[in-house]
Amino acid sequence: MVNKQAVKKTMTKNKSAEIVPAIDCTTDQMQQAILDRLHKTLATEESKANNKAWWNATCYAVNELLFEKLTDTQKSHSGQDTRAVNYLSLEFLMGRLLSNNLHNLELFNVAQDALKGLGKDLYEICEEEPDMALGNGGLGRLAACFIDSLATLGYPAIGYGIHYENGLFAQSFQDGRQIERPDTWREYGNPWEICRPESIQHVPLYGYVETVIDENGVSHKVWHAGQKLKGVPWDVPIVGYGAKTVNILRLWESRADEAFDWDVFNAGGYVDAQVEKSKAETISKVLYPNDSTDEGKELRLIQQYFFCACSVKDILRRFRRAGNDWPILAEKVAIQLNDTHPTIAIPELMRILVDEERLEWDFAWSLCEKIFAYTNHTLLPEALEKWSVALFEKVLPRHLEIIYEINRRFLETVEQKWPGDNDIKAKLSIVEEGPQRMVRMANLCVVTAHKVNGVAAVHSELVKTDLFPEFNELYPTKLINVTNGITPRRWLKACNPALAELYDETVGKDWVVNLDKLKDALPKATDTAFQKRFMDIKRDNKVELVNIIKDLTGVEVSADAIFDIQIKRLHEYKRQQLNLIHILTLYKRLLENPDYDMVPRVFLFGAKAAPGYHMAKQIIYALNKVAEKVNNDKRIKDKLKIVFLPNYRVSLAEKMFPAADISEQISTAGLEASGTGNMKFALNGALTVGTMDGANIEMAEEIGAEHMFIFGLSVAEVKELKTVGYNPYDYYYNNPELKAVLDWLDSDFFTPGQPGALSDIKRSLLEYGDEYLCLADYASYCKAHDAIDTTYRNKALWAEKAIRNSAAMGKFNSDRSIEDYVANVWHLKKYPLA
Ligand code: F58
Repeated sequence: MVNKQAVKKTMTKNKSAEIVPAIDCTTDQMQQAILDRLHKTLATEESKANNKAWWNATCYAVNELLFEKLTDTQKSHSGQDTRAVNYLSLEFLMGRLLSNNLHNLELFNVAQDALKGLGKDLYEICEEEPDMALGNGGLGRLAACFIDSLATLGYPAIGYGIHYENGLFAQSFQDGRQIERPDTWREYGNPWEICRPESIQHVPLYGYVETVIDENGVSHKVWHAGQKLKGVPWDVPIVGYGAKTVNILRLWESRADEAFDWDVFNAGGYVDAQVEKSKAETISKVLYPNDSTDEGKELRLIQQYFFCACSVKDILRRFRRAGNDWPILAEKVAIQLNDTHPTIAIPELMRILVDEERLEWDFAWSLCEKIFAYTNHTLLPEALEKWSVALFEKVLPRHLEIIYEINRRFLETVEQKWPGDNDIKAKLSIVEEGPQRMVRMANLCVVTAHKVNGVAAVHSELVKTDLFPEFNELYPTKLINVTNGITPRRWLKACNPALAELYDETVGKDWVVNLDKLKDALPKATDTAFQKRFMDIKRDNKVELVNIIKDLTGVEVSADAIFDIQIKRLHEYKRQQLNLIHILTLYKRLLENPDYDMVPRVFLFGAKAAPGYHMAKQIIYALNKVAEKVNNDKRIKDKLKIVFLPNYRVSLAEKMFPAADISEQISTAGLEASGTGNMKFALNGALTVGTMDGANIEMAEEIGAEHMFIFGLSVAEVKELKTVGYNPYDYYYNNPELKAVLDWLDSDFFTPGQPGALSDIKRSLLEYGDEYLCLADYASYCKAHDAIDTTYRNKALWAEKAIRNSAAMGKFNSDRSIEDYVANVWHLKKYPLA
């Protein structure tokens, strides 16, 4: 145990310039705590402990400090009956927690010294931690950055999600093809989570609805469930930087409801009861990796409902426990819906208020309108969730009735605004008519929520003008923008300690909580000595990545090459295939002229493809096959290397961002809602090659477009081209270099003995119409890359630009995003511990 008397708590009131640790723990105390946990919790000893045991012991030692703060925070919040935001998200891509928690407690160096004294290296110990990969990509990682910021800023907040037994699949490659394996992040338990059986919730499913007349002659609805699940909460403490607030992330695990099984069991159906049990447990078994609609996927709908029902009940339980009554529900509770995945929370809250609490519909609805807000993360039509009415009727019969009633009332409003206009009604209706009637979840969100936000300025504009123009006319103040951000604690301080120290020295340590401070380093962008320090750090980070690449893939690359990185979900709109055809262009130039003058380049990729997304998997295969050929081709004298690192995840990203020279942000304009990797790269001193899309546009405003490599069609030009008619063959026939590389894909050059194995890529870019306009942007993209090559040769100019990129990232801090949400959506107060 850490000696609590000896743990001195330091007051930190109003000290913004110098951050004083909230917890003072000496190296000796930390060392003793780690040893105690090794001996008394893990029942092992120094001579037997492997690194996993040391990792566990260190986590438990950190928990001792953290849990105390957690209890203090909870006491303070419930004592003051605070208003809180409940962030509902099917995904929280947390990554690893040890290093992050130590940094936020400001005990990283203490733990490092403590372990050093025990003959252990903290960085190696951190490597033992499995990633908490409970998300697909940006949306899930954004949720993780946001809960970090909420705690750092001292706001009462709970993240609600699912305790997936398996997170996003683990990826490996076999002959270049993606292989998926289950991700077992907590097979033998996880030190960061606390099970809270005292807060279990019960969730009904299926069954039928009965209309009951009560003793006063008033009718109401009773849902008789056909099955019940049990939701078991697991809490993960979320430490704010400086530890003045420790909030929680509450993740629900599904189990069979024993009370429900009992009858089957009594009737002698022991085996049947076991089957029921395992069916119930499947609900929280896996994270869905799908990248298109899950129509008809009953399990996914149940998963969404299960987690929303548990979360809404938990929110109401806390509200009632504080002695509050319904009229002030919206004063105490804000619920943010992270995309449409938790939309079912809306009819669930209505059901509880109207059917169970017997509130008037209008009153219950007015509460819902004030409580819910919704964040949209995509304009891709195929990603906007719809569920079949038939499925709803079967799984959630009462919710369907409630949705119908919400819709009936909403269509009356539409009628008032546009009398007799049935086209508008059909377009806005929550229920889509057609051969299969569907519930449109985004429409339900927009109708209910008091605020709907996009995640970057251009995206929010397109939400207004293209996605929901009529809604915007109907509710002129509802649709707003909150530009995304990233937490500088994880994405600079923890992942790039050398650069973090350089900033500490240059602009003062409080950049960690005030990222705008980095601007103070701008005058140094042209200072030769500072440039050298900045670029030496970059080089050291590249050398580290060189070793990781060698370990993971066996490929040898040089840290003197330009490290050009594209890491993100694999999707055609993100255009990894455009990157591929440019790489083929360089390769072809080199083969045709071995003396072709180019700065050596290493193209790095990291991406997972949704298991059912054929073309995404083909792109991975093509990149791996081209890599195999290029990396072993002696003729090109190592000027070109391609590495696809397997199993891209947060912990790998943390090693790639600090080592990047070039950040690839090359989506078709109008399709990347924001992007957040773009911000992480720039913060760590990479230059962006990118389209005017998502947050790239705002980055260009902050950095200066002249310090980025902007290329390609703008949003308006994309629209224009699509309107007049886009024909990819025009580009194919008019650009011999482009034609040559596409034709190359039909040969067996990269897949010996298997001609055409890569032809799918070419087909998608020609025969299938090149939906994402790769060929239209190809020439401009190649030019941008030529400019990269030229600029890189001027070391001083490159260093200046790298510094300018990093120092201009103040705006893209998730603390700023959270303050925007607080000011415009949540209206919370801060309650940091003294
Ligand atoms: C991402 N969406 C956007 N979706 O693509 C990105 O532009 C944005 O920066 C980010 O959200 C945060 O706002 C995203 O990551 C998913 O991961 C889907 C989740 C549901 C299954 C399909 C993928």
